[in-house]
Amino acid sequence: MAILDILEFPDTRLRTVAKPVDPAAVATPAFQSRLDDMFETMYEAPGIGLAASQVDVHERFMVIDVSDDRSQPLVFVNPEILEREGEQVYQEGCLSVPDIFADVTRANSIRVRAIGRDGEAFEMAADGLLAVCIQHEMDHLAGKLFVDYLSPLKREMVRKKLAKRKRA
Ligand code: GNR
Ligand code: NI
Repeated sequence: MAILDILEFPDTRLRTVAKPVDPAAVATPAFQSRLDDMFETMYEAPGIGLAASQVDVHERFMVIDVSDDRSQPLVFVNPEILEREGEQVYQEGCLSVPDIFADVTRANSIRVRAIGRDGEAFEMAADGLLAVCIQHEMDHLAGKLFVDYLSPLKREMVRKKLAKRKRA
């Protein structure tokens, strides 16, 4: 297993649109070990989700665990949102935008289809934090970050704050 480096805003590699994963590749040892590395990196950070884009792998998959005791690992390969309903506002953070938090409005409940760790397709309903996290991770796969929902002025403030912190 390995802890992977997480790209940070405004790194332009975070803007890459991820390509679909070949479903037949999911069961391979190489892909499974990549999932292990993603979980290890996410738990160590610590975070509740990690998209492949954040570790400079531009393929459509992500790992999530929103449970308090870190006991419910979820894998989403080639995720698709089938239905979205309602709205919720959640104060989001991102491992690629460290120590910045801002309110983002997203769908309150969603229905998702994806391929799981076993290579089999599944569907699930999600609401609350899990729904937020799935939408946040899917944004990463599309090259999008939560700071994109902020005004240009606020996003510029975030960029300056991170640049200043890097210099310090
Ligand atoms: O760890 C994370 N916490 C979080 C909190 C609110 C909304 C979204 C997230 S996802 C984030 C990990 C991360 O950056 N995933 O891409
Ligand atoms: Ni993120």
